[in-house]
Amino acid sequence: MFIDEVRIRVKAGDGGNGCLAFRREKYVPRGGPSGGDGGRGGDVVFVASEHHNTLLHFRFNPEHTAERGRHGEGSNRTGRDGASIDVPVPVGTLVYDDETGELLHDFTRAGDRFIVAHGGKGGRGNQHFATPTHQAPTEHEPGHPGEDKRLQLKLKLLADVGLVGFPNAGKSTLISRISAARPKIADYPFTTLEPNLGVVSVGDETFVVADIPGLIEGAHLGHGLGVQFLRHIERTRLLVHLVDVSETTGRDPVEDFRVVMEELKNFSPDLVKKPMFLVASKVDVAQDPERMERLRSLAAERQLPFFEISSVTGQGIEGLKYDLAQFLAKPVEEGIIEEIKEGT
Ligand SMILES: Nc1nc2c(ncn2[C@@H]2O[C@H](COP(=O)(O)OP(=O)(O)OP(=O)(O)O)[C@@H](O)[C@H]2O)c(=O)[nH]1
Ligand SMILES: [Mg+2]
Repeated sequence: MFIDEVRIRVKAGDGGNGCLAFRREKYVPRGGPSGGDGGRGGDVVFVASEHHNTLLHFRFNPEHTAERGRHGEGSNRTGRDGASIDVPVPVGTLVYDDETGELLHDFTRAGDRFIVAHGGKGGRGNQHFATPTHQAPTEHEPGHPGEDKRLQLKLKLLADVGLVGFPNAGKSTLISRISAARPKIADYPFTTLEPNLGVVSVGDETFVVADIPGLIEGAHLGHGLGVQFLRHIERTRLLVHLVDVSETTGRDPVEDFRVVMEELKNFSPDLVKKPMFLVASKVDVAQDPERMERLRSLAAERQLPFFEISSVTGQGIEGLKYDLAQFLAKPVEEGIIEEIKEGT
């Protein structure tokens, strides 16, 4: 199962209580207050890990608790601090406060650490409350509670290339042709219900392609499967827009292109600014060359690289793979995956 969203609870350790104690010593008639402080509670820390690529481990373990601080003791002994815990999350995880919906952190690179729940401070022992006129204080504080939060984690797949297009345009067929991914393929719309990732190798280069469910007019209003899946391609460097040019669609390819662009724009204006390859698919069964030509001129007008492919006969596939690899081999500013110069 592809898991990209989980709800979990994190609880940092409570602080230890401050101690109430007085020094009692032979031949020392009036020992002062000597209650030590409580230790700090441990933090719950999320760490971005390259070894995890799903949120599956949270399904089996939806609660993460750090150790509490020990209580203070007599003779001014401070309690030991509670141990913090590190919880691995995949790179690409977004952490939200489940109650307020606020985005707390976005893990963009491996090794990134973020404290999701802070441990409570230890309470002060009575040693701190003595004053010249108040020499036998009995005040002492309880430890502060550690933060207790409900979080929602969402994972954005970190693919390099996102495939977009109408349902049935041939997106899953293409990913199965260029990678080892074997998504379900069928001659009806909305075959793909959740994103698939495929790793493509071209010579020494490899890159990740995401196949997502198809878009239809009004997807941003919830029509079809909606646009929720688009967040998985928000960080890709390039979109491959597949348009079925065969007559079987009963629609106009140029209009299909426009509809999908409109849905992308409605989801996020940044998405339509991404570099895009325009790909005419199913050319093996396209009868009317005029449909293709109109799509080709649209590509020229918008300065989008244009490809004609058939995942059935293999026409144009190698060329497309090669050009994708070429495009992705160009350097991007370090670490900034989402900002790529426009108009490439
Ligand atoms: N003739 C021909 N048929 C194709 C080609 N590519 C895909 N198809 C067929 O088109 C149908 C839809 O293909 P899919 O790959 O499932 O389409 P999709 O874009 O993933 O569709 P959704 O997942 O529903 O969005 C299937 O019956 C495929 O066999 C092609 O290049 N030529
Ligand atoms: Mg599909």
